[in-house]
Amino acid sequence: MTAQIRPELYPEPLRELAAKVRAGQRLDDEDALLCLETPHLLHLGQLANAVRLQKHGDTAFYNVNRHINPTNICVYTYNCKFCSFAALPGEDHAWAMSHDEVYEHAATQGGDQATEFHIVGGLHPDLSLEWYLEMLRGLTERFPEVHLKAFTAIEIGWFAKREGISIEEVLLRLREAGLGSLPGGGAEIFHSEVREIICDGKLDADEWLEVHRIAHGLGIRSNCTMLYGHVEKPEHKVDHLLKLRQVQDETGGFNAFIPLAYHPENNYLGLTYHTTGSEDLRHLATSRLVLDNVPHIKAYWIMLTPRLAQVALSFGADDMDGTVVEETIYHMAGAQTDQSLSRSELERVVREAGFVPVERDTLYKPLRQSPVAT
Ligand code: V47
Repeated sequence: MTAQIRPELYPEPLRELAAKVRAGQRLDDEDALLCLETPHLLHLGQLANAVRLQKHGDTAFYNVNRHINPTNICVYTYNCKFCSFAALPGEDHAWAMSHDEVYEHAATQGGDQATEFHIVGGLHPDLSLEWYLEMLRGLTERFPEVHLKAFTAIEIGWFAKREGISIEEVLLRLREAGLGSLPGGGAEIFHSEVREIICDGKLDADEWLEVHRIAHGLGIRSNCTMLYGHVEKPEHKVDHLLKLRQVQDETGGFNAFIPLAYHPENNYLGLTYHTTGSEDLRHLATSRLVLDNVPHIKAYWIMLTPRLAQVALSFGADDMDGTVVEETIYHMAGAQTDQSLSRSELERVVREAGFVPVERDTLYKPLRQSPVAT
């Protein structure tokens, strides 16, 4: 029950939705479609904000993390037409780090203060699972306090295929080597009509969801994402959100949902369209309302800009992601944002938006509430 919502003050098409949100009732597919199509963005945002305030009050989370991308060489370079990060071996922009280079990246530019390394990469044809296990062991040895959030479901699926072992076996071995949780990438849009166009041949929806189900069953938590703003239709996104909600009902293992705006530069999809701020806010608000069982909605500032991420905190989001330090996936796709924000910059951004910045660890345990600015 979200008492401060007064349905009678909402424009007609949203009145019933407002009454449902007020009563704490679950939204259905038609409601989700309405969220994605209504012209009344501020009213939608107000509903999402009411839910966000009920769940998290005026707290806005962030973490001190560092992204590490050991390689961008990827066997799916031609399959994933939307991806600007991947490269084929020998291409000018291809890289593959050694273990020592990974450790150097981990240690530089504030990496020594990080509580999380967010590690993802391409599907390198020549790197064995053992190479990755060694990398995790090396990181754990050098940075025992840092949580390793590593490998999308796509990478997990690739390791299993390459080694001829089960997903469960891959996850168990990775955990033994230091894996803490899985990031949410690789979900894109689950519907096959879209997947066939943007990432044909990659793990399908059922396989992506199964990797996360298995991880959750082993007690490994994860995030989930949705890539919007390309060829998808609203119905595809409703299907995507409801599939995630279904898995979360079963397992409860998702920490956060991150709506990801497609960036069109330097890839094979052939689109030029950039999402607008209103679209980004709409997707954040819709996800807060539909994913009633996912605790956190992340406004990924790298993608949104810190300015829009501030607004997003009043449109359903309660988390800004982190300091990041070095970002390649979005910057190779044309992002103009900085690659890093310091802890104090993040705190200022949050505070100026009217929220209380709380540093968290990867699993959302609060670590430190920032002192009030003077
Ligand atoms: O899986 C790839 C997307 C994702 C493009 O779990 C693109 O905490 C836009 O998943 N335009 C990787 N998006 C990023 C990701 C993520 C980010 C922040 C936090 C977390 C988390 C996860 O980026 C990919 C894909 O969906 N992506 N190419 C592009 N051109």
